[in-house]
Amino acid sequence: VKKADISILSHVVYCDLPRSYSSSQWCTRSRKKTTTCKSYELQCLTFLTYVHDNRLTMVRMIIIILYGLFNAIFTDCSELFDRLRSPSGFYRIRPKLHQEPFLVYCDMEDGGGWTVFQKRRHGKVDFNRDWVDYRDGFGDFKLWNDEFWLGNEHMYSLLSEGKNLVKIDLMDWDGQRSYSFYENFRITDEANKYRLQYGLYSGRAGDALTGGGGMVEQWSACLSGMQFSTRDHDNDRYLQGNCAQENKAGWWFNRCHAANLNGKYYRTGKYKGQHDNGVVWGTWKGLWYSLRHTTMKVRPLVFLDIMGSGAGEI
Ligand SMILES: [Ca+2]
Repeated sequence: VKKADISILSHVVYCDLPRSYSSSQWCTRSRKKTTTCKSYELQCLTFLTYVHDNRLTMVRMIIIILYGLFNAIFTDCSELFDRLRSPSGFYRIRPKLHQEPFLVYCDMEDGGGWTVFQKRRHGKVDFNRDWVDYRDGFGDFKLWNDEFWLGNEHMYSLLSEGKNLVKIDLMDWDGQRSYSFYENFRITDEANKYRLQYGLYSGRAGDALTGGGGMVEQWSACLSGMQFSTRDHDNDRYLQGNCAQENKAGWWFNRCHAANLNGKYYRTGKYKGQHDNGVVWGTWKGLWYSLRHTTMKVRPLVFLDIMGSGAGEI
């Protein structure tokens, strides 16, 4: 099998997840029929892409496969959406700063083009981890509802591409949803401990990253300008202890926080304890309510303008 043939899989990886689409039988049968892995992958890809989004036309399917054959890898999910109108799923991308392509979940709903860098859904993935795990990323990258942290190093290259918009989607245990937007969300490199920077806030869930409330709350909970901390790397401003250790999460901490989406996953919503260490967005549900679903995702700030004008340039 030639290298180019394999690249179909490196570009679109639906064939990694036949079980979730209950099409494993189909794939197994087709594997027996064909001898090379090329045709197996190609057929699986076409079939599963079709299952994933039955609005996908044959023409688009062929275009996606052709892009795979020519080993085209996009810089992020917005470019993928812009060029191919690909459905939601896992794809390999390569932001300019980053040499090696890596796998991301692309959310092509909600306007499309979102590159997802954090997801909580069911609490099966442990988010209380060391620096190296948070740097390189962890979790599962196969099914649409898998939980993961994309990794600070990947986020650094992804977010430094230019002006962007981060959307934070939240859902509580009653199924109620809310969201927050941040413009120009960035982190520095590892030498500077992935220090957080962001611009204008908008949305309905409140600006919990800045701490909410008044000056006193913000003095201790504003995360703008904070370095990233994990249980084994204390870079917070809390001199008496380690916020990451108390809050069971790698995150940007001050003294400590009003928002921590990597916290301990409580299945009860409201929780009690020595520390407010749940999956918290304080300005929406308070510090003692742990959320059920969270997603952090990014796309270019000018994305909607480009879509609206119908042209690739402004
Ligand atoms: Ca400390």
